Amino acid sequence: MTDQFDLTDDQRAIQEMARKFTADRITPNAGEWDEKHIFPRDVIREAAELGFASIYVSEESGGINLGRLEAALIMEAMAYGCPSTSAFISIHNMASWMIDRFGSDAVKAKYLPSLVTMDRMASYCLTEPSSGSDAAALKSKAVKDGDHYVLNGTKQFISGGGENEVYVVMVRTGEDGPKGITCMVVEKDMDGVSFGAQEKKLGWHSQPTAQVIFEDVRVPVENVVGGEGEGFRIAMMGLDGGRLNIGACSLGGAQRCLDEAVAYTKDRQQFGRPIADFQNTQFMLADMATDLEAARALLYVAAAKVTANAPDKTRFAAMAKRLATDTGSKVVNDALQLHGGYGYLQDYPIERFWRDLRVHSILEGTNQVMRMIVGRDMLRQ
Ligand code: FAD
Ligand code: 2MC
Repeated sequence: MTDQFDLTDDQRAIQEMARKFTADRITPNAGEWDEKHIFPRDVIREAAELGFASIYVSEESGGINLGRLEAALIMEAMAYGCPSTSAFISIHNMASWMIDRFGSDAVKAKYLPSLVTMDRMASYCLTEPSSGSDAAALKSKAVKDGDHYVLNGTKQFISGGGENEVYVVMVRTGEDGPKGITCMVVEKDMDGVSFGAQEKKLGWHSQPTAQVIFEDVRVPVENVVGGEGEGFRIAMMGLDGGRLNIGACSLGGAQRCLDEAVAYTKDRQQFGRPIADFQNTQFMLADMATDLEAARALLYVAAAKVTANAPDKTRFAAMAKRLATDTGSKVVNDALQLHGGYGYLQDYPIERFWRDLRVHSILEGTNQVMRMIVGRDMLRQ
């Protein structure tokens, strides 16, 4: 009976591999990446050598073809060191999966060999300046001209913008609304592609964020992923997995801060004894651990549902993303409180996690949008 609620030996092995990579290559460097805004391309490429750039890309395309629970375990483990870097790798996985799952043989052959090794890195471009939550209102427009589309428009807040070589872009090729949207691959070096200035952010300092601007970009028709008009559905299916991973990044970051808080409260003395001796401290730690385990359990269930393509997978992914990201931020905030004034200083890692996790309640669909997805689905039945 308990087997059903536990990880398999293979899942534990992949989790262990990700934890070791994090301890060796991410955790010792993450503070400096944050402080100096360093984008750690080399370490990210090393993650690709372990298969972490193509976790749910098929083996035929060079991926490691694992499930969404395995992906969540990897993201959670890497976020224990750096949520921002882990989330960057998640977005690359989402974009690569969309190409593998829906692309033609030609588009797969053109991009996936370099994406699985991360010789090229991929961005996911849905948001625009005037359409965030209302993603289906996007305006970037591609008009067919012979064997090319001519693309014009601006994408906002693009993770990897300006640095990545490959952009998986949702654009309008037809009517207003979701059915007029098509997904296509655009390359950094195509004529007419340019980038806004790097955004100055509260967190996520180890990865770039910028506008991506298209001016009369000629995109070969073969770069379309899926059919014309299928882009919105493909984008949403990508996000079912992306949202799990963002939730997992919050779990990993929060677990790190909880572990730091346990160690700190045992060490820090006030009123002649360790602050861990106070019942308030113990109750706070107990609630943090309980809430985190509950959010983790839901996220793992949701991940299994996305792997199995269960009919309620989207609802579960939205519930899990909302709970894991809100819980993660609360746990980190409580860990900061338990560190007192020292938690507010960069001498300890807590404030970095506090800043990095804050955006997880906003991106890949705000937590209000997550509630909208769940509520609508409940009322449809
Ligand atoms: P809005 O949609 O304007 O929302 C503003 C507020 O209104 C929010 O609180 C929202 O919840 C609320 N709201 C809106 N509609 C409703 C409603 N119907 N009911 C209740 N409340 C509502 N996008 C990409 O495509 N690719 C990326 O790589 C990417 N990376 C990002 C990286 C960072 C650091 C950030 C900050 C954002 C990134 N985004 C990316 C964009 C992100 O997905 C959007 O910011 C997010 O979806 C919200 O859109 P918005 O910012 O336009 O907010
Ligand atoms: N899987 C498959 N199909 C889906 C789907 C899913 N998860 N979600 C929606 N669809 C289909 C849906 O079935 C419908 O098709 P049909 O008319 O054939 O039934 C179509 O798509 C349109 O769906 P809706 O009617 O639900 O569309 P609506 O416009 O009402 O809103 C909403 C959908 C609000 C859920 C969507 O716009 C949304 O998710 N908004 C948030 C945007 C977002 O998450 N942005 C993240 C950007 S990426 C990022 O932040 C990164 C850091 C990378």
